[in-house]
Amino acid sequence: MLPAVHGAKTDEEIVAHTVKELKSRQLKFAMEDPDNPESFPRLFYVWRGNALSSSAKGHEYFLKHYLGTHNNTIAEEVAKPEVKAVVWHDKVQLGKMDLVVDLNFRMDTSALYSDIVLPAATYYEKNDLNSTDMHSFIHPLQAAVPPCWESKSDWAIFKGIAEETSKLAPKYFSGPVKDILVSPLMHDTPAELAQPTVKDWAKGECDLIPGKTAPNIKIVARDYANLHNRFVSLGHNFRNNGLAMHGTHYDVDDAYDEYLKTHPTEKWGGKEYPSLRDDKDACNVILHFAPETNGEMAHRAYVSESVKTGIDHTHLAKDTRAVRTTFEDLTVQPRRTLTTPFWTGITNGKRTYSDYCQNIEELIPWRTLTGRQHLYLDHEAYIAFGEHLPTFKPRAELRVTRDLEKSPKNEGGMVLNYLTPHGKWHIHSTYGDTLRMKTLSRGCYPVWVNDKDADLIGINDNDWIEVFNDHGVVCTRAIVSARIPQGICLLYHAPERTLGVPKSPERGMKRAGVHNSLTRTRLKPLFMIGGYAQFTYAFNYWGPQGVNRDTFVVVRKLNKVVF
Ligand SMILES: Nc1nc2c(c(=O)[nH]1)N[C@H]1C(S)=C(S)[C@@H](COP(=O)(O)OP(=O)(O)OC[C@H]3O[C@@H](n4cnc5c(=O)[nH]c(N)nc54)[C@H](O)[C@@H]3O)O[C@H]1N2
Ligand SMILES: Nc1nc2c(c(=O)[nH]1)N[C@H]1C(S)=C(S)[C@@H](COP(=O)(O)OP(=O)(O)OC[C@H]3O[C@@H](n4cnc5c(=O)[nH]c(N)nc54)[C@H](O)[C@@H]3O)O[C@H]1N2
Ligand SMILES: [Mo]
Repeated sequence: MLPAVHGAKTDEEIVAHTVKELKSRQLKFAMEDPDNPESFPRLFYVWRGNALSSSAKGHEYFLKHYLGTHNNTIAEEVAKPEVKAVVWHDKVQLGKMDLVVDLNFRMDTSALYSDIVLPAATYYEKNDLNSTDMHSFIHPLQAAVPPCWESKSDWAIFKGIAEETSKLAPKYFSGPVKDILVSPLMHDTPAELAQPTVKDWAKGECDLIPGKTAPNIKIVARDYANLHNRFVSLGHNFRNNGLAMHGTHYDVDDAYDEYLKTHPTEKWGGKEYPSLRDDKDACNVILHFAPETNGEMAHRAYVSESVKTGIDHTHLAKDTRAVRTTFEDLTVQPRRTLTTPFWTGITNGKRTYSDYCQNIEELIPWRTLTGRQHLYLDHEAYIAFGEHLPTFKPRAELRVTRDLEKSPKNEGGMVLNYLTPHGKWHIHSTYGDTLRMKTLSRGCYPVWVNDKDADLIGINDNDWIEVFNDHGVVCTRAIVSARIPQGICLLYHAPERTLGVPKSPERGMKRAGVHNSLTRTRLKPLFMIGGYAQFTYAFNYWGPQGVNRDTFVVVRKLNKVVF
């Protein structure tokens, strides 16, 4: 939708032109008109996620709108009178995606619906790193045996895609091209003080200033012909800009230069770079430049933190300053992460990781507006919603959620609230489909119902049941248990469509779905505020998320089980 940038040459000129066009409303964001084919996301890469089911609140709507395939939703579109900020289309094109590509070592629900499945090596067939904030160790994955048949490590798959893209590029591009990229106001940047009040430039309430009253606008050069070269090289921006996190910054130029002398390199375009060609090279780069595994980097990060707080914190990295970690070290024994200002625990000596020790013992401010822990959330949106202090909010009523406008409520079924907490027999959708785990729980993904509720609708333990609302349907066995409170039922996150899913009489004998067949994406407006202290976007920390606790379903006995 971007009109030609007449005469603009430098990146600054392109950004200025973009701002001018946005302000005059000649140019609009794709999200202002999501049903316009020009705005469709066409290509969907799924990697290390089960994006079409496990994380897809509103699975059936993904099937309908993204894929344009069979689905079990019968809900009517009711949003029209409410929609003001985006363009409304009465007739929408279903199946927005052109291509869905999935990298996986399991035939999960997303792979089932993908156009291309790229087989990934498993944990004992590839070299990789594994870490989590749930414990303080870095684990290696190691290739004990070569990958099975055509499968490859994830690194090799992405590298292969880069290689093919580079080969094709000269046919489609005469040289590097420029993209205009918008990115959110990010946590740990000055943008944390960008928006003390909520104002909309589009309504003329303020000026459009990228990075302050609007997203950052950057120009990125895409050199597709060199994509593979760039993929296998640790670039000079890394050397020159250093690394930053939690408001601290450290230089890596000397370490980069040293690394270049001692490790495999790549030479192209007249320059030399540390190599990322092999998966072990990539692991070693991470281990060498991260403060969690390189004591010198941790020391530097604390020097930076000390300048900010005016307190000397470098003693936290003193005893570990000489630590360096390589992939080979990890294969001898998993190593613990070092204490760094990127985290809040102190793990020196044999101390157990515990959150916020640094804030308390080192007087490092919490990363909030006041630098303290808050109960009171001083933001106009929180005040407007009455959530600026912890408060009781009654559950949403069925009338409001509109989950059961068309589904039969009175044909032997009972209306219950529906929860989907994380399961004990799986990590999301993984491992739950193994024989051992399935043997522990009835060979399928059961729904838990309270015993008194079950009595009222004639359901015995282990009976087959049909659970539905306007969004979709689930057919499975019931676990009848006094452990579940009356008025709710529960299906643990996250079943797969690939295992033990019968057809649904309620939805015309189409195959029933998964837990997220009964949910839909309901965004909480408060999670969309940004640019203000702790309420500032960071991936996996603060941003819009699907809320699914207030879902209603009908639970009914399933008399005919057809697979
Ligand atoms: N209704 C409902 N929905 C939810 C939740 C809920 O509680 N209720 N929880 C939400 C939360 S908190 C989360 S985190 C998400 C999780 O949602 P997802 O992250 O989408 O779920 P997973 O099922 O863990 O998907 C991981 C996939 O990656 C594959 N995989 C694992 N290791 C590798 C690897 O090394 N290489 C490759 N290529 N693939 C690999 C696995 O086989 C699996 O298919 O779900 C969210 N959705
Ligand atoms: N075995 C296993 N462990 C996991 C995971 C897994 O899939 N399997 N996933 C990991 C991941 S990515 C995550 S995000 C965490 C999630 O772990 P938790 O944050 O513990 O999430 P849940 O189990 O979904 O929900 C916790 C509890 O909230 C209750 N609850 C539901 N609605 C409400 C409400 O309105 N108010 C209150 N007060 N309580 C409510 C539910 O009944 C449930 O008992 O688990 C992690 N650990
Ligand atoms: Mo999660």
